[in-house]
Amino acid sequence: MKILVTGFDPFGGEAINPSMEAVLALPSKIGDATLIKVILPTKFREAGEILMREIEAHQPDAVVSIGQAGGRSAITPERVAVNLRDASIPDNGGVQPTDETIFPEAPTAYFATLPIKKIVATLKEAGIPATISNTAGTFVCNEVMYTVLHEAAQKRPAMTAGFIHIPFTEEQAAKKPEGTPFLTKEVILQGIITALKVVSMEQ
Ligand code: PCA
Repeated sequence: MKILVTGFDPFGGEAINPSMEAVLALPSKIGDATLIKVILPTKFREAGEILMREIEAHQPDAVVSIGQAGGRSAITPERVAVNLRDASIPDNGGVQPTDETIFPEAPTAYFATLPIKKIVATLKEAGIPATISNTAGTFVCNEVMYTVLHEAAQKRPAMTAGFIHIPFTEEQAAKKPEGTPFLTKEVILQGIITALKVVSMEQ
């Protein structure tokens, strides 16, 4: 089976994006799954368009997108994506939409089709902090999750998809006020590998 895994480039003044670092550090195979790795720009529209082209090119069985959620302290598979853009900062193209729908006439929301409960349980068993998140926000990560779930609902019923937010790394937290939550790069990488193993076994 094929899993398409995506990360994002740095945004919001950060020097790195832990999702990009982790995705690039992943092996090319996990269990029976071959990984296809793609780094998306943190830009409205373009990120989703690039991902749709990669899905068309590779025809993956599953799509797992990863993004940074600074301030969180655990690995958080997202339950839901909403049909909304509402940005509190500009994206990497300087675009900052307010109260816009992503696709007019499309459903208000989609639920992830990844086995999110199993991913959280398996991460916890492995000693990695994890919890389900009930909001992917209204920035570029939510848009990417919504776009892929919309594509799956419309055209690719066999393809499972979803999004996992990860915290800052130690390197990022070291530059922020004391108490800023983080997980180490190593734990984040192990967490993503563990999540992908679960996805590969569920297919
Ligand atoms: N996190 C942002 C976009 C890119 C990323 O890594 C978000 O949560 O929307």
